[in-house]
Amino acid sequence: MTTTPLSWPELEALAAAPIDTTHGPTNAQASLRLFGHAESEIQVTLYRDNHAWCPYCQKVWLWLEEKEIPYRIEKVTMFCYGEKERWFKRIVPSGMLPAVELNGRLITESDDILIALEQVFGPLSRSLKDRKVIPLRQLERLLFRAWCSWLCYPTRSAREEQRNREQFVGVVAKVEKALAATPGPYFLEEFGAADVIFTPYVERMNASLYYYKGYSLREENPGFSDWFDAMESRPTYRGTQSDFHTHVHDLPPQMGGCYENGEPQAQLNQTRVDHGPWAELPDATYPEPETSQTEALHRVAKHRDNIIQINPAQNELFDEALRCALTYMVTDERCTPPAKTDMGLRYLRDRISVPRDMSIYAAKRLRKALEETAALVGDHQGPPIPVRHRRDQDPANFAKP
Ligand SMILES: N[C@@H](CCC(=O)N[C@@H](CS)C(=O)NCC(=O)O)C(=O)O
Repeated sequence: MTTTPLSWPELEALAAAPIDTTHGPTNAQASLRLFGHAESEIQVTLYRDNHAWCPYCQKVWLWLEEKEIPYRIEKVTMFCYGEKERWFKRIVPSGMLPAVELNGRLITESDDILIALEQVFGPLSRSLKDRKVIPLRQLERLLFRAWCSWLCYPTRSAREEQRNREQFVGVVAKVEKALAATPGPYFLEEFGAADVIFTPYVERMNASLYYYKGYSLREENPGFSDWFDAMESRPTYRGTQSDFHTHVHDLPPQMGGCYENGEPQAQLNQTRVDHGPWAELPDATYPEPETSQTEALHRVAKHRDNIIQINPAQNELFDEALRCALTYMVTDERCTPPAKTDMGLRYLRDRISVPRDMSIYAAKRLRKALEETAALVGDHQGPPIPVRHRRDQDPANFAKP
């Protein structure tokens, strides 16, 4: 049994209400965060990347959200997906992110930013300069370097690949020991700056090693597993958290390449991340909110004109195909899209970015609906996701009328 797709007004009637980006939970869409303060009290502007791909930006973003400091957000394009805004280059000639304006003073370098913020607003549990935090910051850099050595360089032999893996796993063992040194799941006795420092790259390691190397950081290490679970209990982290699909395709241009090892487990994981099923991936394990489908629906309906306009499929047919996928997502009724729209549906499936566009579970639901709707009419994939740049995600194109 197939059904005809709902109209946009009918779909909109089923969509979730917009969230309060300024006062509500942490979210990627906000340009202002107040936490009950007046706008006149704001002392901080955070310049972060438009797509929420920049790891150093996530560090500062999470810290501000945890401390509930009122702030403004200005979004800036990264070189890998578009042209840097001239106004930003006037303030930061190198174009590097993140940057913060704190009471009229411009600060770059994420750790310097956090130290400056600590001086005005106090530390998040402990200071970055605390004697217990400093060795953990050093350990984070050690882990980062071992991850880069394994992921970001081609290997000439299986032995070299194995050596890189062992080196990384050796540093992971040190991190596991550090996590086990306190009774709770966090790096120190309570959640704090040390956890924020580890967050961005550990999230990216979890995604990239699962996909490119068949190694599941979160599932293979009990300390990391508990740490991820604890992090996911925090609405602040959930609001900044990305997913496997987004990271495995945003990292190659940022890191200068990610190299797969060709192992069967890696190949299996690549199929799961790219083609689904997405529901069981270990990128998020907290219970799915009831609102994930209606959230996805709201986000697509809101941006439908741009989504349809940038899609390589023929506009009118794609409009109907998209409504078919959304109808299926929210009503569970199969809806056959027009012939030859499978490629366009999969193009969109591959370009949902978390948390930029929606939360993790909303994205999983939308990808599933797009894939299963596309499969009703064919197996054409969209153009491959570029690995040297992500100009397919240039915000300038998306903003055109
Ligand atoms: N050490 C710097 C590193 C910052 C950095 O590498 N930022 C990258 C993005 S992750 C950047 O802005 N690159 C310019 C661009 O991609 O547009 C920090 O901690 O803030």
